[in-house]
Amino acid sequence: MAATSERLRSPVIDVGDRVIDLVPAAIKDLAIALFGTNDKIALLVGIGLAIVIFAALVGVLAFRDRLAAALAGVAAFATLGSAAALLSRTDVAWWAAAPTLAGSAVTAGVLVVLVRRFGPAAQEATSDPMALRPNGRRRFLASLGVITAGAATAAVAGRQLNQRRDSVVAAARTNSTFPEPATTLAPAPSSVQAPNAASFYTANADFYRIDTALVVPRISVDDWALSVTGMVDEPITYTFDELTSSFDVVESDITLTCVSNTVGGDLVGTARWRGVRLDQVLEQSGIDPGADQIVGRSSDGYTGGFPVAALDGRDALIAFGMNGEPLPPEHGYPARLIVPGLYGYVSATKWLTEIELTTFDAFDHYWVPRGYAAEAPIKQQSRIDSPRGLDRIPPGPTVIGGVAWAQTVGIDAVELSIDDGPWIAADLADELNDSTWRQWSYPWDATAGRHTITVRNRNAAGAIQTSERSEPLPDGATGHHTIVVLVES
Ligand SMILES: Nc1nc2c(c(=O)[nH]1)N[C@H]1C(S)=C(S)[C@@H](COP(=O)(O)O)O[C@H]1N2
Ligand SMILES: [Mo]
Repeated sequence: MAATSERLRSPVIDVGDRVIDLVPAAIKDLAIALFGTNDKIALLVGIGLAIVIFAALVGVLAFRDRLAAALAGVAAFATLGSAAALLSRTDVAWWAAAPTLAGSAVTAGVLVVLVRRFGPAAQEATSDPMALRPNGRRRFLASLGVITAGAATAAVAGRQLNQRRDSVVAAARTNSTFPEPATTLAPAPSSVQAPNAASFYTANADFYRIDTALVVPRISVDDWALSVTGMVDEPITYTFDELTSSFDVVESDITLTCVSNTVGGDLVGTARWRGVRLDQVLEQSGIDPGADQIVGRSSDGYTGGFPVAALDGRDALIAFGMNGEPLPPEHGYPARLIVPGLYGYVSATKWLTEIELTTFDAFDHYWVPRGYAAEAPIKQQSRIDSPRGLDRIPPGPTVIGGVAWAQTVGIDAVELSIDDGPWIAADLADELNDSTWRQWSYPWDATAGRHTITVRNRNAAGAIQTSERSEPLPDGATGHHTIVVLVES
């Protein structure tokens, strides 16, 4: 039942969403640190376990002659589930709570019937308990079996409905027109790749995924539209075809970075994005000079916001393609924003449905009340990709490799310090553009023993990456990436 419409969602998902919305940003970072991008699976498993334990408790209460307490438990569950559904990020009607309410009503009814029939009172009422008990137990087990089978059938049916919808969207994703760029962007030369550094382009399947969506929104491109609203001369709504035929389709290579990325972490990746230029689309509507914030709104209620001033000629895109294919559903199909130089939470709204022009005074985007900064340019960072921390490597010549980034500025130098020695220059791979990471390598003659390797960069404006360590909260981690390697034969 919970699968029949986008709005009739499982109470488990609603509760999970509210948990995600309510936890402070520090705990979200902790969850990412502990579970990586599996943090959502961990949350769902946690909620599932809590429900099983709660249901067991209610059952025990009911059969210990505490039917009223058991029913109060069901009512508490119904209240929590309904509240979670109704306090959704997007506007919802009262019937968003229907799956929880219906499920709780059925549960309460079944409990009452079972306890009346087979509970302790029913058992005592008979003069010859031995005559009824085995029979009663059998009937009780039979009822349980029926209920379990019913629940399982509902779950399978729900899954199938969801899968049908998924395959409809998947078919649209492959058949939907994937407009070609007006001029083809030349493939990146192989000289941008350094030995033993991450792949210059991050494959879509390997690209990190961070969002608050427990269930990936499945949007059919035929139903999709993008509205430009708020402080503009002329609000305009575009279908996918209108958007991609009214503006030049362009491609741009951009390194996207998450504010939650810790020093040395992998919440960063580079892709060739295809889309239309955000500045051209907004120019068409005419930006009110009083507006200072561009807010991207998602179909799932998420919002990101960044300064109008970021439209300074950089390749900010309304993107619909990633590495030569339509955006994968997890990365925002059918369209998302990508803005070079700004952390994803402010700029890179996925499943984009609205771009609203407003002010920072008038509107806080999703992560601001949760403790993150309203404005968040990406901080200059460097990472050692090989060897990995605590690797054991044989003595002799080896190549240390990695990446460094300072989007929209560019990287001029990468330096290493081995065992806290003087900074030495690494070899730089070619720069593709100033919005992608720059790769580096360093040939090292490893001697036996335990060694530390530290990396830093100098950006194209001459700034040296700070050694001062700060956490991702509130506006991005700083500090040098240091690893320990064990060189032994
Ligand atoms: N709708 C929506 N868009 C979102 C988010 C989200 O939670 N919901 N997370 C943002 C964050 S924090 C980042 S870092 C990027 C990550 O994009 P990716 O998952 O494609 O790598 O998406 C941004 N866009
Ligand atoms: Mo992020």
